[in-house]
Amino acid sequence: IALTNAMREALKNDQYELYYQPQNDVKTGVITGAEALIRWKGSNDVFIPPNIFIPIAEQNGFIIELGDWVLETAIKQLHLWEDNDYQLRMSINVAAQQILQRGFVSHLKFLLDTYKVSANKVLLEITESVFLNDSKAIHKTFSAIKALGVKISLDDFGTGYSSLSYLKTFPIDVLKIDKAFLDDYDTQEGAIFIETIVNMAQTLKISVVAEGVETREQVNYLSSLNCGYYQGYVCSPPVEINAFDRLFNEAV
Ligand code: G
Ligand code: G
Ligand code: NA
Ligand code: MN
Repeated sequence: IALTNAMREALKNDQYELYYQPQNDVKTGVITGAEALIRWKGSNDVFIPPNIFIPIAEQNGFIIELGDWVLETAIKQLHLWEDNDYQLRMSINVAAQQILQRGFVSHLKFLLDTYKVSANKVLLEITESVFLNDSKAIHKTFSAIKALGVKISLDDFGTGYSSLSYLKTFPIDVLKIDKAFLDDYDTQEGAIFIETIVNMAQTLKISVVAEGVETREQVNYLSSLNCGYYQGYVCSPPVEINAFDRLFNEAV
């Protein structure tokens, strides 16, 4: 209860911030996008990590309000990038509850119109837990999102309730291979998993982002598979906006 109240107060007191982690083209290393990741800097500089408060916000419903703040803040930032001619896509995490909430798609459209951003630069990252919900509702929502031109990215692929049938049934544009797979890339079994996922995605014309990439060797390996994109400490951890912009400008 204390944390629930604190989370609400924190929104009023402007204590949340979005950090951005680069997503890079495997072949060229160019930064082609960013994933927005929320940070909570409490009073006295106490830092509360999202994997603590996001699950609580999902339980108590606050994720709807917080998710709206994330969505709007990230779209505002994309507007600034587009104003500066930065060629960047913006990946935004959305909770299952949030995306399936009535009015989500019209609110998304409202934000795209208000901030005049290209819909095709926006990706919504959802985890496989969304598929625990009614598939008709998912279909309706995903189709409406796609009709706006916004893309859908399946986060943490392979760790949740994944069933390959979801990739066939729902309009998924991007698949993010979870870090756990990348950690094992240099074992025979680990490599088989990564290669199978990448090949399947290529067949289905779904693009792939490898997550948690920490070494050059992993990047080279991904390049040999023609895996499209990576994200990880090898380029940068999630950083505040000024540091991200600096990183992007250094690279070009
Ligand atoms: O950087 P890292 O510690 O940022 O993120 C931990 C986890 O918190 C991520 O795996 C992600 O699932 C979740 N997360 C981070 N930011 C957001 C956000 O803005 N919205 C939602 N729903 N989840 C987020
Ligand atoms: O949304 P998602 O669950 O995928 O969030 C990814 C998490 O992984 C975030 O907490 C982010 O800070 C973290 N992360 C991103 N890149 C790396 C990496 O290269 N190594 C490790 N250990 N963690 C990473
Ligand atoms: Na994510
Ligand atoms: Mn992920």
